[in-house]
Amino acid sequence: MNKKKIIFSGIQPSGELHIGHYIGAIEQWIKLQNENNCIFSIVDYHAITVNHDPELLKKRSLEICKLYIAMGIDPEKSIIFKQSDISAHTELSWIFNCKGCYMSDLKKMTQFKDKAGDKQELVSVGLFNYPVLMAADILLYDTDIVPVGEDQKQHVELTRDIAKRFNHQFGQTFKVPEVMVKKEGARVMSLSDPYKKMSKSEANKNSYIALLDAPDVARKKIKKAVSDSGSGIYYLPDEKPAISNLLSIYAFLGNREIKRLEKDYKDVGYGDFKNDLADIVIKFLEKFQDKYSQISDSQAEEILEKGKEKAKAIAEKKLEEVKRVIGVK
Ligand code: ATP
Ligand code: LTN
Repeated sequence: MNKKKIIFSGIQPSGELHIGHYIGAIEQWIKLQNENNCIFSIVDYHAITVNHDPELLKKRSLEICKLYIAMGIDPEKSIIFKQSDISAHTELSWIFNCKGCYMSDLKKMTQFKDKAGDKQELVSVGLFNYPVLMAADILLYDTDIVPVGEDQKQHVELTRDIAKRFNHQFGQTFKVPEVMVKKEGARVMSLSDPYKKMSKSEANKNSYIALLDAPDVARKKIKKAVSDSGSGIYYLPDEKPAISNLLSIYAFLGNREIKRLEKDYKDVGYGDFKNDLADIVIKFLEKFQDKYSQISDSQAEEILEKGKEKAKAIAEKKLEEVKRVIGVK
């Protein structure tokens, strides 16, 4: 009999969740929870590595919890919790800052380089060592698999290195997790710039379709999405990055083969194609928005409270073990 695997993943409450989060991450979480022990976190301490509004952070953490549930994460099957509720995460992160991770590792992280840009000396230290906290999140739970979008692969690889180095120095303590990145949909691109990842931190809201966008808003955003020069609806990511991205979204949310879509839209203009895509996207959004509106804040708070108790028991046990092996206990 196959032993159940431990799955861990998280999303930071730093903006509105969008279809990229569903396609790249949440869709696989929903599938995984039936056969495995899943833990899904709302990683609010990661969200304070950049400027943030305290009221909004609180509101977004609850919003994400409600979205997880509305989209199909079942709190009876999976643990849903808020990272800041369990101090073992920040404690273990400090230990990894000292044992297992080097400055040279963090300097290589492409997300840091992208986010800091030419202001590397001025951003918070937290933004720099953010992957160390992520490693603590994952390793506290003896995680087997980390399902994430493509952009997070490098962070999970660093997590593996940290686990191996720590085990080498102090004896077998951490399981070395595997990353799980989808073959298709692991990197949904921005609607306003198909060379950039669709991102919730992007100021231009037309660049993404939020999971809570009203139907008319979603339709307008799709209409405004940049197209490629020339005509023709083909999947050619290098030559036609914008249309290829829209085709991928269509195929994924509409459950259609890209090849089939290319045939169906052979003699169709961009305008009509976008209209049909909007229908598909709206149908997808409506499926869970209704459920979302029926979940109250207090229900979400209760779920997070229960999740906290379950996750805390696991995390604290692991932290105790780590404290013993490094000699502080
Ligand atoms: P940012 O606000 O900088 O865009 P983010 O959205 O990438 O941050 P998270 O919110 O923590 O960061 O991402 C949660 C999960 O969603 C991660 O697994 C990430 O890889 C995935 N994800 C985010 N954006 C996309 C995207 N455009 N395509 C596919 N997966 C994505
Ligand atoms: N850094 C991740 C969010 C994150 C995460 C995690 C993902 C924090 N801790 C642990 C998987 C496992 C991001 O998507 N920006």
